[in-house]
Amino acid sequence: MKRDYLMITASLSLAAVAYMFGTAAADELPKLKEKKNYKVGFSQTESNNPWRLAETQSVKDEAAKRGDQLVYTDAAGSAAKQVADVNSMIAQGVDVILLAPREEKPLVPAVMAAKKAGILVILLDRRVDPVAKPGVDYLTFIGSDFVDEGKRAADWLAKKTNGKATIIELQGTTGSSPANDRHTGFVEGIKDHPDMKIVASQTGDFARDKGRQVAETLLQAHPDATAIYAHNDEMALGAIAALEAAGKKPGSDVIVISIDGEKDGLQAIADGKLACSVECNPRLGKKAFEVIDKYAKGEKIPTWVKSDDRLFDDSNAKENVATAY
Ligand code: GZL
Repeated sequence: MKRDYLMITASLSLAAVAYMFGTAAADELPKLKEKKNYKVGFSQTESNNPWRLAETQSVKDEAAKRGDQLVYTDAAGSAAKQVADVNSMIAQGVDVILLAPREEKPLVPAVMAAKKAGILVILLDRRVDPVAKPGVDYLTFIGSDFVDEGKRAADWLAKKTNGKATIIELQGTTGSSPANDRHTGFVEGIKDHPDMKIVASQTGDFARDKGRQVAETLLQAHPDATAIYAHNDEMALGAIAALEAAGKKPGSDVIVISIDGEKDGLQAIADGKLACSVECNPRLGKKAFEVIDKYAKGEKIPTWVKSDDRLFDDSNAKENVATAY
């Protein structure tokens, strides 16, 4: 009897260890052997604006500087193609994948497939749905605090207008973490100002011309609008064109605020057409490769490598145009 009891206890504890080990293995990030050079995949979501181009250039420049092999793909704005792009990198046996996920949910399977294949993923610039965990399913997120960007934009507008604005919001790509979080942060920022109201909110897909078209439509529907909050400079510049086409003066009839801090955006601030732009630094390549090196050396990597972003307005935009992207 006693022997059987001991046998059962031993087998149960072995099962527990096996389960734990199995779970532990499922919860462990893929390892990355330290090498002189790596084969790095970079899955870019699209190349339709200066922000994207600057990000891609920073990754390509850093890979070239290190002599690393870069497998670069451009999903041309399609989440489905981006999943396929990541799967092709897995098939090519890259050492690590840098992923700028177009949207939060559709790219989760790609992250999980890479992990299952034992390939480390680092998220650049945008996040995926929190069902995938940093430090467990991918190594870390390198990028800005989009909620804070939205909040800072709201705070700036509240100060500028003494807490009184009828706002049209031009949202970024539907389902993307910057669009989700910049909306959340902005709503948070105006909640204590009862005279600041978002009267219309629609996606312009982070694109200048779509932003212009949407702004045109929403301005016709809301002629009382006194402010436009665009999730990026490209859409803000489109909105400025729409205002001018409607005979309105950006900066006095309607205040336009946005995010990114791209060159054309800073120039528009210097020209008095854009009021402010919260920086969202696209030059993430150097940080990405530093994280790869540190992880391969066994260093602990935080689950978020956060960018420090400035805010540009008429006090500092002009002096920063030359170095902007
Ligand atoms: C932010 C990035 C956003 C930029 C847009 O990290 O994902 O996408 O703000 C870009 O300009 O299209």
